[in-house]
Amino acid sequence: MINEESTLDQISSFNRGIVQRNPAEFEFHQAVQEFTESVMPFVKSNSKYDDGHILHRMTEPDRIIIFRVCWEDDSGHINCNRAWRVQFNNSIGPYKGGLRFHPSVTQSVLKFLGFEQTFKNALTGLPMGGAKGGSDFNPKGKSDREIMRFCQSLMIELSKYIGEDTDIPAGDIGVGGREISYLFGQYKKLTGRFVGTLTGKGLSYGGSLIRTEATGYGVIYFTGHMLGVINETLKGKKALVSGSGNVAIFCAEKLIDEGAKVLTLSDSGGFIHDPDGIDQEKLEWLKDLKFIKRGRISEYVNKYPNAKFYKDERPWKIKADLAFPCATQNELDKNDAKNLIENNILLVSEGANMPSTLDAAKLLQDAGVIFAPAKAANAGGVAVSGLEQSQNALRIPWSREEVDGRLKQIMEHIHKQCVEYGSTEEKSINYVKGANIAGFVKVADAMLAYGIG
Ligand code: NDP
Ligand code: 2IT
Repeated sequence: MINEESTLDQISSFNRGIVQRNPAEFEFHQAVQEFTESVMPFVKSNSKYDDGHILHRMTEPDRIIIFRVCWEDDSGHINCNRAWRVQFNNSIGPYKGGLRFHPSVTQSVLKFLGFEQTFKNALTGLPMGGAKGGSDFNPKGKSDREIMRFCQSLMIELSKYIGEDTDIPAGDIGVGGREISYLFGQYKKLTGRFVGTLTGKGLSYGGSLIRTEATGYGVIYFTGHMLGVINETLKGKKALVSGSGNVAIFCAEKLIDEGAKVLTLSDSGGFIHDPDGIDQEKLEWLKDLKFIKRGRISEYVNKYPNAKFYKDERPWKIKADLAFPCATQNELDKNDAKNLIENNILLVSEGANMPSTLDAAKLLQDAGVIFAPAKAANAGGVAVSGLEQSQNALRIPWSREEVDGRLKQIMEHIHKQCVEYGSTEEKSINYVKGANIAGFVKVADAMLAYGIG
């Protein structure tokens, strides 16, 4: 009991230091707190990590690059945005992580994402360090030419800090195939080199098959393993999915493929509930709506009138077996968790990064809901980015089967690591603890091996 209390004190004291050193960076505080709650007891029982002050060292990013991005809109008006690249940790490989374009982007958001990316990438077993970048630029309502000018302007500066062996950006919220293509085209022009410095590229210019689908598919492969532990499968399960972007759509696609019934999808305007289930045909219509026409999820009910649109609401009050938050951070709070628990949800698997608040994650786990943290569940996207890098270096593209097979193996490997470090005395698996400690060990051992620096 005394030991437990002293570890709790050490966690709070460490997190007070984080808050003092990083004032007002709330998302970063949250990500570090979640991590230290499971890792601190492990560090305290392993003197090599404790003596090496590893936790303090790994919560300090290697560097943050901040720059101005000016661009001209279609009416000739000059706009100015702020952009960042947070190069968090390259102990086990070159920096790797996405770029986010969204008005809510701040240094705190990118630090939380870069921090989590470091451990997520370690879990994949591929040699990738952690980074994240992006801008407070809002791509909504912008023309293709405006997006192009913004991407080209951003790359003029970013190109100085990235490279196929130093830092390899990719997509995230607001950055998909169109943006990566503009960014890569500009990088190629500025450097005169055709190398795999960005991932998520188009298939005819160095992209990998399955990269678009990888995050969502990976979430479902991981979820399948979690259900396997309790002798369950996805077949016939009712699922809530939030978001309607890259991760959500392909999470829904693999759920449908596995015989589950997808009841909801959402965007920042609200969610749709289709009691008949969203089948593959409806999903194809949605892909066209969201990825080509760049429309809103509310339009779904005009096409499929049996469905209902809930303006400005989130899907977590609908009764189902499985929940997949796939939109953004903190989109599932304490009240949402209470609703899910009241409705006997079996499992929550995080497709987005840090979609559950600390309170919500704790409530769900305490209630016995099987809970997959983002670091483990959504690592399939960056894993296939790593495979894209391998194909670029080899100058040989792999088949769909080859890439999908490797993605499946990687998600199984991540699940095994969670079981190794997260198995409890009550014979259940604490996936949060398992993922955090497994990722930590890999990065920490490399940092210790390099000495102090
Ligand atoms: P997209 O831009 O393709 O889609 C984002 C979706 O989330 C949209 O439906 C968007 O709605 C919604 N959304 C975004 N911000 C908010 C907000 N503040 N409130 C409510 N809804 C919001 O992004 P991705 O699908 O790529 O990313 C989704 C999540 O998955 C993010 O957390 C990202 O970090 C994570 N992720 C992405 C990976 C990838 O490979 N792309 C890999 C691993 C994790 P709207 O259109 O209305 O803004
Ligand atoms: O959060 C993530 O893992 C991503 N946005 C994917 C990063 C990548 O480098 O593919």
